[in-house]
Amino acid sequence: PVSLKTANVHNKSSLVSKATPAVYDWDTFKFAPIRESQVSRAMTKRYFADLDKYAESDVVIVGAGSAGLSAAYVLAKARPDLKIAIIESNVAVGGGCFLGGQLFSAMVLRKPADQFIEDLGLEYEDEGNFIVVKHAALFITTLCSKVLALPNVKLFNATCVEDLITRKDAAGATRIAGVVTNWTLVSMHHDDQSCMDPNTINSKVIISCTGHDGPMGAFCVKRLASLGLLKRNAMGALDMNKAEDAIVKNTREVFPGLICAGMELSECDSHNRMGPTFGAMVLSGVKAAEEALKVYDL
Ligand code: AHZ
Repeated sequence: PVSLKTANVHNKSSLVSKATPAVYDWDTFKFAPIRESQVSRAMTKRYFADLDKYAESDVVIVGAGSAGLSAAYVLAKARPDLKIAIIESNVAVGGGCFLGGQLFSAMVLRKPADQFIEDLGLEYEDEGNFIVVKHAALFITTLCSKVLALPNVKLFNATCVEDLITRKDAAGATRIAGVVTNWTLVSMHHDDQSCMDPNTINSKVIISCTGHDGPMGAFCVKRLASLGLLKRNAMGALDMNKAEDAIVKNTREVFPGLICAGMELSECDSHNRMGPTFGAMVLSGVKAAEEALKVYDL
């Protein structure tokens, strides 16, 4: 093993701002005045404009974990003309990537995923076959900030996908044509409140990155299986070497209109889990973006 002392530190200080910090006069300090309704309108008019704009999206990404946000980053950068909606059921993004594993901070990525980290401009330590970012939260927040800065992306967080839209094509075959959404807090109360109907987003391409099975995970794979449209095979036990290659290799359109990436794929194909090593999540996201681009590059 390479000791931390000899490990190379890459990209030192690339994220530190060189701008001169503002100077405040605390004796005369006062905020500019505001009326409460201005705050409400500033938020609601933008949110409802976004709901209107993204009701027809070019790509919907379900799940803003490491796979989903990596896919969003590549796709939105490559095609500024595409409207990309990200639906995340949690308030916070990141999924299993606010910690590197168990309750530890550092995040391990096997090479060649170091190239993605270079592209983000993140500092990391090189340990030979793998690299280490000092905190998983640094990775996911940097990635998320870059995604959200792009003009063609909208993140709808605290919103979950609770069903899929299906259509028959000209040949009579079923394909996915969008997602059915609801506020997550509403979705959690379908058992104790009378019918609270959802909202919808139409899209030619869905990239599903909802992680492995859990209270909400593997959503699209489980829904397709419940409809008898896909055979579901439960995730295999942990094998880092097999799992990471298999996830990236098999990232694909698993059902017409639905590309599956990250750990959700293990619930479809029975791939092993890899535990706390994130190279496959990042590169599965990159591959999913490339699969989506094929649809729009025609
Ligand atoms: O909240 C979920 C998380 O942020 C979100 N999500 C799940 N169901 C959803 C739904 N609608 C909207 N119905 C939903 N959002 O999807 C995100 C999944 O993130 P994740 O980190 O769980 O998945 P990933 O595939 O990006 O990364 C997996 C990370 C893992 S798990 C693992 C192991 O168990 O061995 N190893 C790694 C690297």
